[in-house]
This record gives sequence, structure tokens and C-alpha cells, in this order.
Amino acid sequence: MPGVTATSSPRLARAGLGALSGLLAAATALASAELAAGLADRPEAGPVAVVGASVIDLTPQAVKEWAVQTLGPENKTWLTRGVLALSALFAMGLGVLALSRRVLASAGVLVFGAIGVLAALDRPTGVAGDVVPPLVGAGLGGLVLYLLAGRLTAPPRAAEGGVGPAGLPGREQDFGGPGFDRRGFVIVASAAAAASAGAGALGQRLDSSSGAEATASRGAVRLPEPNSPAPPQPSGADLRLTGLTPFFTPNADFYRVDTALVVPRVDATRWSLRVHGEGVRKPLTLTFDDLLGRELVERDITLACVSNQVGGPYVGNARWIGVRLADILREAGVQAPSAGGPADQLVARSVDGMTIGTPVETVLDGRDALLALGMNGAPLPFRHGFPVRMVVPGLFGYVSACKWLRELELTTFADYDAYWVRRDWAAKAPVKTQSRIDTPKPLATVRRGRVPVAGVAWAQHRGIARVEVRVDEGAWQRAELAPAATEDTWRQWVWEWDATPGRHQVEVRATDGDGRTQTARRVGTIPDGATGRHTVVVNVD
Ligand SMILES: Nc1nc2c(c(=O)[nH]1)N[C@H]1C(S)=C(S)[C@@H](COP(=O)(O)O)O[C@H]1N2
Ligand SMILES: [Mo]
Repeated sequence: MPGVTATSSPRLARAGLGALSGLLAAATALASAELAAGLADRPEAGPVAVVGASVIDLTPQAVKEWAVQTLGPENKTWLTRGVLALSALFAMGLGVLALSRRVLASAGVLVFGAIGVLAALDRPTGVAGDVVPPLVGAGLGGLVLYLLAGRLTAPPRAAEGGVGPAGLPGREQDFGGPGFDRRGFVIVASAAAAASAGAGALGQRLDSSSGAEATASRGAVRLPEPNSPAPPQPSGADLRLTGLTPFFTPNADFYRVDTALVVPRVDATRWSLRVHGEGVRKPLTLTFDDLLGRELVERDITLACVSNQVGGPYVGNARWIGVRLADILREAGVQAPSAGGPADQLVARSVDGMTIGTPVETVLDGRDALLALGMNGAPLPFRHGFPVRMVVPGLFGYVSACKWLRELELTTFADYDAYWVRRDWAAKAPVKTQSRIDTPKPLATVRRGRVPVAGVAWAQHRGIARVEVRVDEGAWQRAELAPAATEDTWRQWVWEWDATPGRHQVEVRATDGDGRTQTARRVGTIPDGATGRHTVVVNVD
């Protein structure tokens, strides 16, 4: 007997085909919306990116922290998979429903579209046209489900064809049971699958080639020699020990923390930075070439993330080249609050709608707060904020290091809460004095005898004065500190351990340039950074 009527469990088979129809409808919807976004050169308006970005913004802080910490940098991949998996489940449900309520279920696909439209409207950097991809996708997806469900509920055609139109009363009797238009279903399903695969592939091609101008503009950047080079690092700033983090973090290894699902690719030739707000006597608009043509300084600065757990990886050190932020603010006529200026908060806005608030007083207190154009000798990588980002020594990234910068607004902390502050993070967050053991690794087995214990310690803009290590809660031993040219970078340290057989606990603590020793008290990352001592357990044999 033809068709699913021959299976032992025809109802189950029918439900399976219904679910498959739902999946095909969802694939059509997603692929066609992705293609529409690609054609509009708005990869960030693709359905998964848009919905994912809204999920990021709406996720409770604690869950977000958990995701960053347990899933690491891959957390956005998992987010994307999660959005797709939920969509698939919902779609399969609609597909099954379509067997009995065809119109209702097909209209249900429009719910996808509605979610997409709401999410698109919710994006701070969205444009009105961003509602088109979800509408196109939902329309086509609904149509596919309607057609497929139609074939599933239509009576079978005659086996040899040409007998007459499908759906003649009594025809299904010929097949001995409640069959369906198998051939029609296969045709529509194959067409939907092929079309969505094609549209999806084309959409992805368009997305990855979008930003061609941006890539070209980055390729054309020639960073001039700085007017003020970085103070030379003393020889020995990098101890070059196996397992120890290098003094300079290569760009490819530099940690990345941001909310962007699609890395913004900005065309530097069309970019400009606006400086305005309270107490700005002379608002400025600066192009990338304006910045390149100004006095450039080069500085080594260690950047750290407030989400870094004790011993964690979200800290890196780079040689930045850029313009002193204080020079720009002074030119705009901005005065520090201590000099009577009305604005105490500098709000940086990025092309992707991030807002990051920094104390004006800090930016103007003489430290090397930068509008960075280059990182370790190259133009900023796209992931790290091309064309221009902020870097302020001594502050956590979320209150200082805005990437893909496009606007600086002078305001007050009383008047404005930036993105993370609205999500319960502290408005002001100087980095906390921290130290990390890089080698030996936790639960490593080492040979008895001399074992170098080494790592990095940081307290940007206060400097590291001392690092101490102890084993099994014994007496603190002073580690050797690698030299560093300024207080704005981390310092490597090493301590030679005479390791005895057994299982040992090795612990580190740093003391900063103000004489304050890092606290042993363990607190989590919210609201202003984790504290506690990094401790590793090592087996010696
Ligand atoms: N536009 C934008 N800038 C941003 C962020 C972001 O989410 N969006 N994250 C900030 C945070 S929390 C940190 S720690 C630093 C990380 O910079 P990196 O990714 O270059 O290491 O960027 C900051 N700048
Ligand atoms: Mo961060």
C-alpha cells in the first residue's frame, strides 16, 4: 500500500510529516529573512542576530554572567543555537497543529514575524527597513506551511496519474485508508527545502561580503609613527617562561567581551565622532583622518573585564596608539568637575548602540586615556573596535573601553545610566588589584624539586608593588617581579618553589602601588568586580 497509511502507526507518521512541514516552513522563513537582510546590506538585521541581540539585552544579569562564565567566549554560539532550537520546536508544534487547523497554524508562523519585528524595533541601532526581513520571512514561511498542510490533508492522487484532479470524493477509498497527496507533498517540500537552502547560502554570502568597504578602509590605514612613543619596556618585562602569559597579548589571543552578535564592520572613510553635551563650548565632529593627523601617543595599557573571575582569562595587555582623550575634551572646551565643569560623566556611544559611562574627572586627571586607533602595531581589529575605541588605564572595560565608538556625550551620573548600569553594575568601577597563577596549571602534576610558579598581577594606574606566594597556607614568600615601564600594565612574576611530593595548594596575592594588598574576601563579579585570591592545587611526584 502506498504512503504512510501502510505504517503500523499512521497517526504518528502523519504527525511526523506535520512536524517536518513546520520545520520546512521555519527554514523558509529564516532563510528568506536572512536573504532579505543580506540584500539590504544589514546582516545585523537578520532574524537570528536580531532576536539574539534582544535576548542578550533582556536576559537577567545573573544568567548572563553564568553564560559568560560557564560557556566562555562561545556563549553567543550557544545563544544562536538556543534561538534556533526554540524556533524549531515551536515550528514543529505548528506543523502538527496544521494537520487539523491549517489556517490557524499557518497564521501562527506570523508569530515568528511579529517577534522578529518587535525585536528589530527594539534594537537601538535599528532602521525602519529592518522590519522587512521578518515580514518577508513570516509571509513565505506561512505560505509554505499552508501549502504543505494542504497536501497532507488532501486525498491521494491516483497512482498512475492522469485519472483526474486530486480530491475526488471516494478516491482515498481506492487506497484503503486516509492517505494524502504524497506526490504533491514531496514536490512542495523539496521545493521549500531547496529554496531555503539556496536563500540561506546566498544570504550568508551577502552577509560575509557585506562590510567590503569597511575591510578595504581598514586595509588602507597606515598608522603614522607616534609623536610620543611608548616608554621603552625594560628588558626582562617578559620573563618568557613556559606556560606564562606573554607580556603583550597578541591581537588574535586578546579576550573579547561585548554584546555584539554580528561584529560591527565600520567603514573608516565614512566614520566620524561627535563630541557634544553639557559644558561643551565647542562641539566637535572628527573624522578618522582628523584623528590620524593629530598628535598621536603610543602607550602600553592592560585592559581588564569586570566579568573576569579570580584567575580568569578576561584581561590582556596591548600597545595602543591613539589620541589623548583629554586633548579632545579640552579642545571642545570641557572642564573637569573639580574645575567647575557641569558634566561629571562622559558617555561613549558605539555604532551598535552600546553606552559606556566614564568619570570626566578620571579622563582629565593626567592619565593616558586614549581614543585608540591601533593595537599592537595594527589598526584595531574589527572585533576590538575598529576604527576607534576608548581605553582608560585603571578602569574596567565596561566603564571605559567603548568599541566602535561614534559619539561622546558630556552629561552627569545623576542624569544618565549607561547600558550596564541599568543592569545593576556599578556606575564607577576602578580595576581591583588582582594576581593570577598561570603556571603550574590547576591539578597539574609536576616533578619534585625546583618548580617555577609564575603569573601576572595587575592594578592599572596604581601599579604592582609586591607579589607573594604561599604553599599550603604557610608563610608568604616574595615572588620576583618582572620590571614594567609604567603603572598601567600588568607585571609578570615568578617564584621558585622547592616542591615536595604530595598534593599542595599554591596561593598568590598582590600589593598595589598604594600599599594595599588584595583582599582574601571572595566576592562575585557583580556589581564592580570579583575579589579573592587565585589558588591552584598541584600534585607533586
Ligand atoms: N560597543 C561595545 N564596546 C564595549 C563592549 C560592548 O559590549 N560593546 N564591552 C566592553 C567590555 S565589558 C569590555 S571588558 C571591553 C572588552 O574589550 P575587548 O573585547 O577588546 O577585549 O570592551 C568594552 N567595550
Ligand atoms: Mo567587561
